[in-house]
Amino acid sequence: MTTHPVLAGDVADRATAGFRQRYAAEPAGRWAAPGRANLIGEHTDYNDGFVLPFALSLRTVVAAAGQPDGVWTVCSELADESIEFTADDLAPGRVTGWGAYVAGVVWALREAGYAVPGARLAIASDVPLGSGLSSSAALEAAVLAALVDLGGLDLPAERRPRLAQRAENAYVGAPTGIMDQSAAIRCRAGHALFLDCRTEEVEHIPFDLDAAGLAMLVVDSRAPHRHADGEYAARRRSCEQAADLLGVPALRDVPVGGLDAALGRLPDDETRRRVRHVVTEDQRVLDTVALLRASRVRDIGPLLTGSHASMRDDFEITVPEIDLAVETALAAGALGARMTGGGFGGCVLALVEAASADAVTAAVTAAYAERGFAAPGHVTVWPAPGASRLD
Ligand code: GAF
Repeated sequence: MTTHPVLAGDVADRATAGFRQRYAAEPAGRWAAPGRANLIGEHTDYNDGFVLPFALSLRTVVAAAGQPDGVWTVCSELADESIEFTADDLAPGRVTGWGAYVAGVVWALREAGYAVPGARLAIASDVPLGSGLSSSAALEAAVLAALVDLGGLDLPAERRPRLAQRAENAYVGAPTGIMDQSAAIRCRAGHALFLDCRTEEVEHIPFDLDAAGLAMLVVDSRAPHRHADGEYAARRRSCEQAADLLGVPALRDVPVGGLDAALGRLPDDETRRRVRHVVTEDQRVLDTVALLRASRVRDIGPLLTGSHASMRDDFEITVPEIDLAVETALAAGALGARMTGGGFGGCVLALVEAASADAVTAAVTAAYAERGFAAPGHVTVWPAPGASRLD
């Protein structure tokens, strides 16, 4: 398997520089966590279903050192002002904005009974914000790793995603599932993470694009997020209501073979389409895993494209910029393409023959210009490792 470098060098240096500048001291260590792309399995995590994300080499790095207990100070290269909070300031809603992701992790650790050490932290990140690559989980995972190590806390990696998710759900206030934090913490280089979101069991599935002569393009649509938070919450509510109507704990419990019967028991077309997306998407994850286990990477293309059609037509979470990127990539020869992440903007994944990556990129750029959309971003990605201590 080809080994790709993980490009933590520059961003780690920026975190150290930020630490020195703000605190006039050396950090005790640096911890990194990645953004993620989800290969397939969208809006299935909060339905207790299956997902298959992989980590990106784009990382968030936290340089940190302890300070007397009960005080946390945080600066970020993206913010003019640093923030400081004490245990008394920690109730949800007290720290807001980007600081809430950090305070939320401290809060969730304390709620779980851990004696969290006071700390000084400096953050730098290469994970783009608001692009659907989960910069928030990267931040939570890096901060969590730093605080666990600084405090010598006994919190194994498999228990960290729930805690980081709690920070996001109960502190930041975003009703997200377990996928992003699991990806940021548990992914392995060269593998996609097959996660059962009910049991949190994982299997690391070899995902070797180089060996297959393939490349994975990420197209950043640069589309402005359109009411993403409210729409995400509405999709989640609709799925939970449908599960109630069907008398199952979660939509994961609707077997794909029983889908038609289940749809017949639902009251309206919109709910039927939401359910059809989730149930068929779970099956597409299982089918993708089966193909990857058989080293048939090239054959997953139609499943990716099928997932996109389901998100566009049934779950209704795509936007014109995203659909254009998918259609154009496919017309230019991509083997499969789909939006990745929560939707209403964000990024598209396109699986392409390595030799046609440039042509697909150029075609998408040209199509955006023709439609008058802002120029898209492009980057080639591969499965990178999850969160770790750098030094
Ligand atoms: C966002 C959420 F954070 C995830 O939990 C997941 O639901 C995803 O959207 C959609 O698959 O990234």
